[in-house]
Amino acid sequence: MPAEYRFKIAMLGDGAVGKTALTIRFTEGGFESDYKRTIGADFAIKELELKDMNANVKLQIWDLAGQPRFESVRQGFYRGARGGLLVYDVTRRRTFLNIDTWKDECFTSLGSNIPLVVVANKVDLEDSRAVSQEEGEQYARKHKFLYVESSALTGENVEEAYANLSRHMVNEAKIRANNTSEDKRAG
Ligand SMILES: Nc1nc2c(ncn2[C@@H]2O[C@H](COP(=O)(O)OP(=O)(O)OP(=O)(O)O)[C@@H](O)[C@H]2O)c(=O)[nH]1
Ligand SMILES: [Mg+2]
Repeated sequence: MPAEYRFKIAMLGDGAVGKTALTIRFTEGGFESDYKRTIGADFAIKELELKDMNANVKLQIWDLAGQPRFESVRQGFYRGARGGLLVYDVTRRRTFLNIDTWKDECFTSLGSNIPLVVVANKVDLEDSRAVSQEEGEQYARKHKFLYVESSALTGENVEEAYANLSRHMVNEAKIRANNTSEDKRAG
């Protein structure tokens, strides 16, 4: 029998980087090219089977508004999250520079052990690319985050982004469970 897990995760990143598009591609399939900015937060659920880990993961995806003025709303949505996707738009350099601020905001709310995956989104727009794969990978490596290049338009690596994060969270959950049973034995 596979082990069952439930995790709350947060989609993080500037406005219009594709947080909602990735979430919709992953949970429902399809793609909407009109931009409708998220107000406050949206919420979606999806189950994922990780055969290699003999685990079933139910993800509660909190899709946060990236616009700075929603910052006060966001604080409450971090609570209880076990991981996050740090999304930027490869055609807008500013959104890449800002993932560091998103990381800081997330660490402040959840601690620096929270598993994060860096998601370089919109790689279908090759001609207007402004941030190289190398730069993205370098940032991820520096912080020991995983790195994925995705496109919500084509669907490339979208499931991989969520699956990689899920693997990381399952490992963290196992470590927590081990520590707890050791605490019990010790106590
Ligand atoms: N070409 C291309 N366009 C994308 C991709 N992902 C998202 N978009 C488009 O980019 C725009 C913004 O996408 P959203 O998913 O709404 O962005 P968001 O990060 O949720 O933005 P906020 O809700 O304002 O924080 C929309 O017009 C999408 O259609 C992608 O991979 N490729
Ligand atoms: Mg959105």
